[in-house]
Amino acid sequence: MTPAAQPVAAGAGRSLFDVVIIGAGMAGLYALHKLRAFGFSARVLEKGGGVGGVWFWNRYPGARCDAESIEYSYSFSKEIQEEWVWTDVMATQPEIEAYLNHVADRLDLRRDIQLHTTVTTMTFNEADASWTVETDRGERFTARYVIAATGVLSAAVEPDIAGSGAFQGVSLHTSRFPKEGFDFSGKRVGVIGTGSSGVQSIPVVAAQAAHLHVFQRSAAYTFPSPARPFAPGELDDLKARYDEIRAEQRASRFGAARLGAFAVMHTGMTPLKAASREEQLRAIEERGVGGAVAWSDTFTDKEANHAARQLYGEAIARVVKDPATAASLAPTYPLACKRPVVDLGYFQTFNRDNVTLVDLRKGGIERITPTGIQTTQGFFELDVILYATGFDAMTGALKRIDIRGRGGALLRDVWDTEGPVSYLGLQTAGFPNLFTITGPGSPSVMTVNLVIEDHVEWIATCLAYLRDHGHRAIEATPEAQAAWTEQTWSAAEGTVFLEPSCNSWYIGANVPGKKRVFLAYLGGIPTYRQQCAEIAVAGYRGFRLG
Ligand code: N01
Repeated sequence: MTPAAQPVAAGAGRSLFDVVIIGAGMAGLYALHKLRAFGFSARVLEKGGGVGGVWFWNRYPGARCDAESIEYSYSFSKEIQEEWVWTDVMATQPEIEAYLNHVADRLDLRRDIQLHTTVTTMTFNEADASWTVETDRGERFTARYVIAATGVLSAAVEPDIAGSGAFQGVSLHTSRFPKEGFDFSGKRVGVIGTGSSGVQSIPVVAAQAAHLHVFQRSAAYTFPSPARPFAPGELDDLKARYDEIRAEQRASRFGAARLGAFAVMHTGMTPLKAASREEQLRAIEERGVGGAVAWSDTFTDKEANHAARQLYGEAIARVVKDPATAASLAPTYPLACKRPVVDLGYFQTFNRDNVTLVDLRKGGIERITPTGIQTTQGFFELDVILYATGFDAMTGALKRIDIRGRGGALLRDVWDTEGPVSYLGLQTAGFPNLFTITGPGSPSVMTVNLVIEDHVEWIATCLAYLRDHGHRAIEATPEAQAAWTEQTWSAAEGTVFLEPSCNSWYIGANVPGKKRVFLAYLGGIPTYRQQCAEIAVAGYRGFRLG
């Protein structure tokens, strides 16, 4: 491998690379491939026992993507795009994990990936503009640059419920589900959490368990998934139009032009406020819960949003037989302020005799005992508790590493005091040569895979530019960061995302003490890409090179 123009001086017992990449998920794999192509030496450090990132860890029953497989996949290699055969319109976790393993093999990536390795500390050495990266295995790596490919939703939230350690049954978490699976047959199971992970796993667990109690704190807006196996020839037809599909994807505001989670809610032409009661009822009669939201004004008009919420509740009541359960399943916060969920038979599951909804709005969890869950509305005896309680999104994975930048400042402290500040979601001032793929302030959560590719390509091009121009450090300026942060946060002002009744991970409301700001850039993919490109063309405007 070709070293960077100005090699880092090696210390005793250290491994030396141009770049250390943290994480072997979708971002880390592509970063490694791209950096190699640009002549940089790189090492990927991965906590898990395999590649795949979020798709390695989240192997809970029913796990599958909420974007279309032909879109939620790499576009950088026409060969891989052509040769990989997706079997389902919305791929399952095993299929995506297999795909990412195929990519790792196809591109011969494994020889530079070190598994079972958790990065614990990172220290910026101001004297020679390098990073020292230390791991839980006692190793030290020195690299000019670090790329955090640590994922948007990778740091699981451990719910702060008294007594959870005392439970004598089996405790499982959707984001750390056993690789060998788990047989729920004959078990009394409690699922805590009804976000995407809970909603996907509940129908599958219900089909196995002796009894399932669903502990719901907030009801989900969930829509029937378009998942289905491809018809014969269908995938080939799509592949024939792949260039067009990718172009549409990149031109769309949220990067998913077709059936993704947001797209399922973006199909209306008529304003709900102008629709007669008969038209509204016909919509939910014909399209179920999807009919409640398929209007043009539900995201832009608060009254329409409220009306859509009520219509959504009415649509649930047409499916769920028990009126009290149906009422409890109706959300009480604005539509679209949380990431929409896609499901396979979620509401129908509550018509099963072996499923009980425990509406925590009527009485919360007091504690977990050795034999079950004690709520203020009663005790539930359980053999298994499955936590589907979510993630410390976008910043959590990096806050769990001791990252010391210029002057010994801890990134965790900076983000805790100032909020998740960044420039373009790619760098934080005071942390030179550290890049964050899909970091806070990027549009990542809207469409992860496209932003990953854009970020990897932008960073690799930037590193080559630095090498070619004799620079060895790049750092976002505080001024550029302040302006970008202001642009990012103000874009969310007045939107449903910041409604007081909406406690989503988008705004960090699911993590105690986290600053309540919208974590991502909302201006849309095309605008974001254009700004990143212009900044690069202008010699990396807003960054200090040295
Ligand atoms: O996490 P979540 P998730 N007591 O934060 C509840 C992506 N994803 O893992 O809403 C009781 O959405 C919490 O309640 P509340 C996708 O982007 C994608 O499900 O805070 N309940 C909530 O119901 C998604 O948005 C896919 O009131 C507690 C749930 O736990 C993101 O990951 C699949 C609690 C957490 O929901 C996160 O989804 C899976 C407590 N102490 C995930 N603490 C697909 O591609 C938390 N909750 C389809």
